[in-house]
Amino acid sequence: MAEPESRLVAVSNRVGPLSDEGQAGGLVVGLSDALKRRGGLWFGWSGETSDEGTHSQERTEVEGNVAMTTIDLTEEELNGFYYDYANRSLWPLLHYRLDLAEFDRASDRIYRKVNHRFAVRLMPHLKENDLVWVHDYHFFYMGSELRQAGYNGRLGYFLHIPFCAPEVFSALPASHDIVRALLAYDVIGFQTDTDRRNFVGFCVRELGGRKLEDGRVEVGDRTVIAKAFPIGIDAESYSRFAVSPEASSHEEMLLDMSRDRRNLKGEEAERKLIVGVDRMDYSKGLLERFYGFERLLEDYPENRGCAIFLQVAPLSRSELDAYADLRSELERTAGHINGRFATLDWTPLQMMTRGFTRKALAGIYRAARVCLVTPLRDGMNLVAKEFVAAQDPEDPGVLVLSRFAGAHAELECGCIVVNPYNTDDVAGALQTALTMPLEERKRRWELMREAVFTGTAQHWCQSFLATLEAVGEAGAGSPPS
Ligand code: ADQ
Repeated sequence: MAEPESRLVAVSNRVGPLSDEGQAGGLVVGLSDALKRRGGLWFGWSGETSDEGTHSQERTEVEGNVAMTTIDLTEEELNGFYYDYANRSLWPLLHYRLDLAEFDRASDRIYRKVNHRFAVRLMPHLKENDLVWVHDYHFFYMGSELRQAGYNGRLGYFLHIPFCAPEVFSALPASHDIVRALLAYDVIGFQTDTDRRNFVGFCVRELGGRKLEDGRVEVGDRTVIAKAFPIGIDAESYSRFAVSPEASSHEEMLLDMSRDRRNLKGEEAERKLIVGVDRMDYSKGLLERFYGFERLLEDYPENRGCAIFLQVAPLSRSELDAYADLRSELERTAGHINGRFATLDWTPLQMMTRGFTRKALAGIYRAARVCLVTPLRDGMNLVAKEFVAAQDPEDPGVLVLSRFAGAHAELECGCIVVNPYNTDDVAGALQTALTMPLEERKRRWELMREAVFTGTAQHWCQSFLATLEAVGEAGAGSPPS
């Protein structure tokens, strides 16, 4: 008889929701499926602050065989751990923005303290034979803290954002401490092979480690598996969302706006919709994208009066200066472009910061002739995959994708690849996309569809957990020191 699967314990900054028809995001879908199948615990921050610190109350919600347990941060921890260290030091650094990264001793200390506190609070919940899977840049030290607290079971880690080149990462004062702490995990997962190579490169160059066979790396007495596990979406559900009544009403509204209209001269103009969907974050290359659209209107004037660029950009981390500055700059640039090109019956660029349900978003993707995904750096980028899953097979849109998005590795088979820093390149790609014949659009989309429906969120989760599960049996990682 097959061995029963081990219980899964997932740790991430935010927890849940476990079941939500509207959810098709990678982390939530992948983990919810696996948690429900294996039973387990999802542990993280409540999203609340309170003064109790070490003794803060634990809240647990139970759904079937899954418990979701959260604790609060103090106000000081929220600032030092979340805003300062995670989002003012680590996020810009790992996205190659050393110019925006700020390093200070106080937030480094609070970040380590929060990792310690979360490990201590998780410890009593752990059982022998559990699979513990920690997520993202908020919890680099969690694994080593759990080891120090006496946990000897299997520990996995997945980084959702890029792991930057070793020369860049070594600028972080705690770079050695962080990578040594990561070595407490048995399996370290990355979005792409480039990220994995950067991590292994750091281990070899900075810590005197050795690259072994089968994706393993050895540093001192530790051997760990470092491997790429590209995250995906629940492609089946997403393509169903895209034909739901809610999606269709959004699609229709946009198509209506895009239908042939007469301009003031009485000429007919088919309006073509370009969409972008991103959290308002400097890593997403929004400003460069706006310039690319402006160049399209400059260099290919036939698009004036026809092309409409809709940028959905929900606000994110607005408390941080870099994000508030970005918002002002985007609003100023959108105003400049509209002021320069708009006519009485045509507004070229529309930016909105409101959220949409996933179904509404799927309808927006389906109405678009082109999706513009041009991050300057991105771990994966699920928007690119959602756009592909949402398309109408009879009239699919075109994906213009940055070479610096993790998704590029899987989608270069069918997308138009751009360098987001190159304004001419973005404008040229947009023109190619807007004029692409139906047959070519279909051919390219089929190739991308195959990739998106193969590399799903469920596949991501299963392959990571299978690798972690195998560690115990085969002893691929050395016993923790
Ligand atoms: P993010 O940086 O948040 O994720 P992304 O992968 O594109 O980036 O995911 C964003 C999600 O938010 C998408 O599922 C999208 O549909 C949704 N969304 C965006 N705008 C919305 C709106 N207005 N209303 C509702 N939903 C909206 C991080 C990393 C990525 C990595 C993921 C998963 O930065 O590189 O792909 O984690 O690992």
